[in-house]
Amino acid sequence: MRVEETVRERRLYQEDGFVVCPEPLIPRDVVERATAGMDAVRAGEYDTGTPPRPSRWNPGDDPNVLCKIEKPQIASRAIMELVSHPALGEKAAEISGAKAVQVWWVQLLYKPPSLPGQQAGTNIGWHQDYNYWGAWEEDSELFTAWVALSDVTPASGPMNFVAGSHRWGLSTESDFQSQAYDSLRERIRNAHGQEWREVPAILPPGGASFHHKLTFHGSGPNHSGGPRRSFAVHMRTEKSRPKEDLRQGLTAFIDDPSYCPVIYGDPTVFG
Ligand SMILES: O=C(O)CCC(=O)C(=O)O
Repeated sequence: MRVEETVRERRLYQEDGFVVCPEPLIPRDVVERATAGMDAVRAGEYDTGTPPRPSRWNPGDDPNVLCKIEKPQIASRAIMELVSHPALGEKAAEISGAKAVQVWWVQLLYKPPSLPGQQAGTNIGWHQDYNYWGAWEEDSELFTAWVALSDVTPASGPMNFVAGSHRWGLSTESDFQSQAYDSLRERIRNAHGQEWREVPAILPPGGASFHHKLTFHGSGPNHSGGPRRSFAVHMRTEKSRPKEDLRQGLTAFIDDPSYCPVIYGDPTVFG
């Protein structure tokens, strides 16, 4: 049964460019500690003594817009515990077929609730992640585990994936910051002229989805009444290389396991 499930998830990931795992992967106590860690980092409290990397949202900023904080795992022990949990590494390896998996970047994502009709500033515009990841060679095997800390329902502005879009090639139409959710969708749809099938990532706390670096995705407003909490855990396998083997920008910390833990397999494969 377990083997059949792995085969099914790997096939789904290959065919659709994403897979949503409906059962919690991360134990409840780890999720609870990371939730407290998220609140602490949002408040500017860092139990490691190290602040996160420079971010668009900083403590004290508007609590009603999308909060995105870069590399929160270096600021919070509980967040590091969650993003390096072995169950996440094992699932990532099962889905990708990787020998080894490293977490090379993490984004804390806190989408506050808003009222219907309100111009909330909490949308995440349709995009392909690789558009923002030019530090990596194009053929690098890179993907994202999106780990839910809260119950992600259709009302809470779940991430939506466009099935099969990882086969469309790299588009110039990505815009993470765009609040024009529907018109950007139309622009991308017209530019590619392919079937557009959206699938929401509905997840329990501790559940995760996995998506390919070229899969289009985005999310709308949160009308659930409570915050939508998650981490986007960006991963790579042994089949990845920084451009010109440089360590700068997004690849600056990949040789430091206290920033970028190897969560599955033999760390020496990353050189
Ligand atoms: O949280 C979302 O809705 C989108 C996050 C995202 O863009 C990602 O995980 O790559």
